[in-house]
Amino acid sequence: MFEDLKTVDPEVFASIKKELNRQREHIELIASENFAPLAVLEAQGSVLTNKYAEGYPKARWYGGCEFIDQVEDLARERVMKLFSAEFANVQPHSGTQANMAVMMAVLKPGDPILAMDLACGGHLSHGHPLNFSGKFYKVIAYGVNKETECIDYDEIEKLALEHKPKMIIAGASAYPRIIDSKKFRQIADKVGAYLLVDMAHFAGLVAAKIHPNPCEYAEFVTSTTHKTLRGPRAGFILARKEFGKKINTAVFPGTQGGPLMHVIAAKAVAFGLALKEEFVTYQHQVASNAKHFAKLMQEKGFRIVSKGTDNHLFLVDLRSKDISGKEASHLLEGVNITVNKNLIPFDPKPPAVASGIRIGTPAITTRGIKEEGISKIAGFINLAIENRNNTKELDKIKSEVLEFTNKFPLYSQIK
Ligand code: DSN
Repeated sequence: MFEDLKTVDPEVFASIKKELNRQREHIELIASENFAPLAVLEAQGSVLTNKYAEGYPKARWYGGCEFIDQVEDLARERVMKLFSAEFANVQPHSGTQANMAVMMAVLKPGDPILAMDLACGGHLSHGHPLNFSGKFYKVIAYGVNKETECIDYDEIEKLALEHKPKMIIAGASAYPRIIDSKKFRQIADKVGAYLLVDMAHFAGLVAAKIHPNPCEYAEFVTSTTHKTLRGPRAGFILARKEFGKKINTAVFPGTQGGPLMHVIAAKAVAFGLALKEEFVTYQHQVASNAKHFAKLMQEKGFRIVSKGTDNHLFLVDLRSKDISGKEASHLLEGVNITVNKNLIPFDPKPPAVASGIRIGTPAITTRGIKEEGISKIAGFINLAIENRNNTKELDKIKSEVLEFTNKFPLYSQIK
């Protein structure tokens, strides 16, 4: 019963091993992914998975929670310090669950919410018709300006005055610019709306003080922990103190049962690491790599949505190269470069095809790649797209990518 994975389940073991090799041998450019530190993996794979702990520290429904309480308290204290927040709930299993709990805490079914359209870079849990948020609430969507491809705050204000939303949601999964929480606050105040900022993508940049802190302006701030924050796959909520009780009730028993204590332990570790100076240096490199990358792609004839980036990602409009997002991501996968197809604003193509790809730098920066390496990667992408029908050339690019990834060892402690 207590034999190791390799002995007990060679099939699952083999798949995990293959995935580790894939991560090592591919250039990972998915903007929402990262490589969690070993200490995070260790906490997440710990015996804390065995423990039920419904409730909150010192108010649990189960006995034996003494050490579990210590872990959850550490996670809460650290994340509050990291973002100068008044209140934190670290139990949400994901970003979507965090958003769900915030909405359940203060909205009634049918209430109007104003949020960014998925087609312009928003997120499913901000009101997509197939998501709980789109089914339970009346959604009014804002997009980006057609000329600048940036958020148009005047348009949001107009929509807010017209529709009187109960909540305005800021935050996106494919938006390359700084989100101005202060402007969102001013608009929300004009119509008496709550402001929820979902900082899942840029939380690491906020922690490093490269982006402004939405906690200064919003009643509610949600996030995931596995993107720029480089923790385990999970979520959390920050809020003004007066909403603490409502948020706690909305998480448990409102939308979740037992917390995943092993994941909360891993969150505590990641928050602890994010409080260190090395993390700030890392985030500066993430942002500078993204800027450099976008500029190089532009120089190679690709159109960059909004002409650049302020964060960890950018969107490439592939139309000048006559290839779709779907074809490009498939092609790049073949040379060991992982990206995702992505709609560009006002995309004439359907989401499953898309005219663009989204490129992010958090994972490659964790591997130690800097500007020189970015130049190489931009070259690989351009060469692959230019030689999309030349198998010999594509094979050559793939072996160069392999040679490149070998120079940046990943999880070398794992055999
Ligand atoms: N699916 C995530 C992303 O890729 O941005 C957002 O949840």
